[in-house]
Amino acid sequence: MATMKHVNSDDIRTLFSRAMSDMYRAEAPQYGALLKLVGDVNDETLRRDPNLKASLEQTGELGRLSVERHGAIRLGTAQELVAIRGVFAVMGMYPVGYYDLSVAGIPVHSTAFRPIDDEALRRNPFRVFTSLLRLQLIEDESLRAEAAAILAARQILTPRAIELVAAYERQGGLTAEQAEEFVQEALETFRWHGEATVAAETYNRLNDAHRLIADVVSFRGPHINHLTPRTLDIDTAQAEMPKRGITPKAVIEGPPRRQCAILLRQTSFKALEEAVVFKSAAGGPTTGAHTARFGEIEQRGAALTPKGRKIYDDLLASVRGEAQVGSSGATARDYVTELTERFKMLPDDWPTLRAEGLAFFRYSATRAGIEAVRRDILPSSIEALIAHGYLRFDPIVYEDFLPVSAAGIFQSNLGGDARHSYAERASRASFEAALGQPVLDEFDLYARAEKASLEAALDELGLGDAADGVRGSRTTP
Ligand code: OOG
Ligand code: NI
Repeated sequence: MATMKHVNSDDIRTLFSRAMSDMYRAEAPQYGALLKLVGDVNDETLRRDPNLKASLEQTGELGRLSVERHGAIRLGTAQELVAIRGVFAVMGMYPVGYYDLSVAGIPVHSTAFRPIDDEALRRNPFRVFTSLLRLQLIEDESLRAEAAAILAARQILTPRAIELVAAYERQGGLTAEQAEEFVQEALETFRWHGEATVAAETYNRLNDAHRLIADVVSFRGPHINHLTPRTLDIDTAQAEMPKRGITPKAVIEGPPRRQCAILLRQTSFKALEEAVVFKSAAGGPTTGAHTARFGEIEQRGAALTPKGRKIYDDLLASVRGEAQVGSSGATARDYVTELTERFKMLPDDWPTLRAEGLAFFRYSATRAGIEAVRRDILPSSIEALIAHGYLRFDPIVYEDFLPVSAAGIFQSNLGGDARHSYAERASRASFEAALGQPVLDEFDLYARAEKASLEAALDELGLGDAADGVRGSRTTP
């Protein structure tokens, strides 16, 4: 057999994310308005803040900003999760992290499929938050069996997509022609279908059990429910939304606004009502409406170490315990004030965040450092290199999600303040069993990226052996 030239997975991912964006823009016109808003705010932010621009340039994030998106889907069965895993692998996207949403009364657990190595992330960090329905949380046994039977009868990939995933696995890649076909076929899985696969009466019963169950079970496949661009200033974007006819949720999820952006801040606007044609019952097809798809924007900041993350989780929990914000947003202002106040506990300058081992950084040799090598005046400790400006560090951007935020986004878009409570907790082990492989550990990926950057920087300065020094210096005494 002649050797075939394979397309890089990063290129397939870029083709796919572009096609998805075009499809979603046509399906949900408000998404186009959101892209325009985010583009405007980003341009203005970069113009006002040359330091931010320089830092984004340094870490290679400026180039990816305009293509950066995440989407979300909700799947019904383990078979579907395995099938989608195969689709994402073709695009160089792997499951990272485990998110338990049952704690927030949402009957799913999730992972995020995303690229994992630095180069792939720099090219296009497209991610898909992927949830798996936990049918066992439906109390009514006959309804549960009915939902399971409906799901068992559907196939979320097209026959050709299945063939192309198999071809990828067999060949170790796809040819240009196959890649293009793959993108079109894979897109079908994420498309919105206005024709439900169930009758209105079934839909209503599923909906009564949980709105999310109706959303997963009643349609042909896992329609993409939002596609989120990345803004550099979410507060400005949030304030701008009403001026452009978009009503955002009451509060921004995640950490408060700070000098040093950390993790992830997100806001969304409510799902739109879409017309649905239900399967014909005796009297012929009936029409109705379904709300599933919404708009979201996000601002990304530094990835925190486990130590930093623990502080984040504890601070957030302490505020949420006291100031609950209903979807009406009545107490939104108190919540934001309280959040900002409590988060003063967490250092808000990069040198301290680094020195105390709270965030991950990417190291690089500076021009002055390379000059110092030539003049043979280089100190050998990491701290001295930094103090002299020979080694620089920039925060590593957080590429993942936050379970409490995700729950807030789910809740505000499901509508109403109805709270479900599930006694049974999700388990990572059962999710991984459904997925057929373990999910990758996000902290591990960040730690590796940090270490690799430091080693490369020290190599460039001819100090390869000093690489261990930084670890000691990053932990508090
Ligand atoms: C996913 C909600 C979570 C995020 O950005 O945290 C999410 C969903 O509604 O299916 O997308
Ligand atoms: Ni999202």
